[in-house]
Amino acid sequence: MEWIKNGDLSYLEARKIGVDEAKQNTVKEIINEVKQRGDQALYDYTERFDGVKLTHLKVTKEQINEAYSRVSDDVVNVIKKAASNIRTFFEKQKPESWSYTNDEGTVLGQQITPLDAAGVYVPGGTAAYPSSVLMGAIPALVAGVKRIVLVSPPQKTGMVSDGVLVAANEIGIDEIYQVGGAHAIAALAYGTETIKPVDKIVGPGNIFVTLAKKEVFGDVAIDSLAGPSEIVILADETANSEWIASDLLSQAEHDPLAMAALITPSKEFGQAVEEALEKQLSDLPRQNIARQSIEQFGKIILVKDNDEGIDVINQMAPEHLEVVIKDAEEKVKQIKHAGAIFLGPYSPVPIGDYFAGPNHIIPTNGSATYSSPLSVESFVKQSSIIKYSREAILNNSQHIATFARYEGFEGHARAVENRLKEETD
Ligand code: HSO
Ligand code: ZN
Repeated sequence: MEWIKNGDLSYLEARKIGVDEAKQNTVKEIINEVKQRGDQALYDYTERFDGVKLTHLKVTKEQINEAYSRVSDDVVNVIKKAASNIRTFFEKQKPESWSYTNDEGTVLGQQITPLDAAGVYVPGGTAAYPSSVLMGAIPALVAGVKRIVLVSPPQKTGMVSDGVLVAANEIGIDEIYQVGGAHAIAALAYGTETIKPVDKIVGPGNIFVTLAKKEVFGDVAIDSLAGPSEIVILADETANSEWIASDLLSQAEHDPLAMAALITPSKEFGQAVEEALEKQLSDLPRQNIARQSIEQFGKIILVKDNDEGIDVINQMAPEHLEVVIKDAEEKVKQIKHAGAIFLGPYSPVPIGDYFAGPNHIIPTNGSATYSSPLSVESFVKQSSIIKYSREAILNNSQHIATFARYEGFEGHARAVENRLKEETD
């Protein structure tokens, strides 16, 4: 791991999506093909990119049963338990409609309506993510979204990952299409013969998926442009170096572009973590990926004290943050920018990845400075409600007309004043 002593965080720039015209053009072409050729484009791209010749797009009941036959009861049970924890957490987030009436009898309020249809992208690739099915879809279910569509690429076996199908089935989602990549995003955005379009597309994916989401944004809503996982840990000498090392590796093993950083005021502690991490890496099954991540973006940032550490955190705005220092709960109030904050020695990030309840779809690449984890709010809209009483319009029409005329909108002013005429005629 590289040591940083001067607080220089410029290395993070290299992780951003950036502009890659070749990839962008590929994605544009794929989207156009799907717009023009619909289902047939999906079949063709699936053969080309996933090496699978599909006979149908929608996952059948038989395929789901087949998936169950290959997934152990233990895994089904943990999916059920995780789903229940996640649902409990999101139930707390549910926004309610509200209104108030003032002295003039004016009613003002906010009516909450779920989206009609949401699409959840679940990545395939080097790992299968049934946990992302739960994280993407449960907040939508809690929000009351009627149609939730899942898309995920078929694996080499020719089928969507068993765990993904089981997780979807456990939470009652049965509209699943075995397509992934930029073409799946295009299908969700614009529709094909088989796949009806949705209003919002959520969930992480590879660079082509992310660029496709960026491309279709505006025609359809998206959650965010997710980048590879990030973990930043603020830990001092009170923490266990072995545990901290394994927590760093837990996210480094996701992707060669994942980012793992330790911020510490203690040089000795940093050295202990560095040593432990080297040892643990040597027998990690995904060490090839984790090593690339650690070599590029694994850093130990030495700070004067924990307060300076928090300043660095606020500059980084990490996706996941662990705070393993003496007064973790007190200090957390100073943290402004972090997607998910894990406190104390017994809260490694994987509990949040799988089980605790809060979402693991969290802003990356510094976007925690202005955005939040995927939530129930991500799947609802607010409509404002405005009802003026007779008294209210009588009392306020002159103010409104004055404002309208100042902006040069005589028609606006008259619309208000006409109400007065009726009253006085
Ligand atoms: N750490 C990932 C989520 C995940 N981990 C899914 C394992 N499975 C989000 O950054
Ligand atoms: Zn993870």
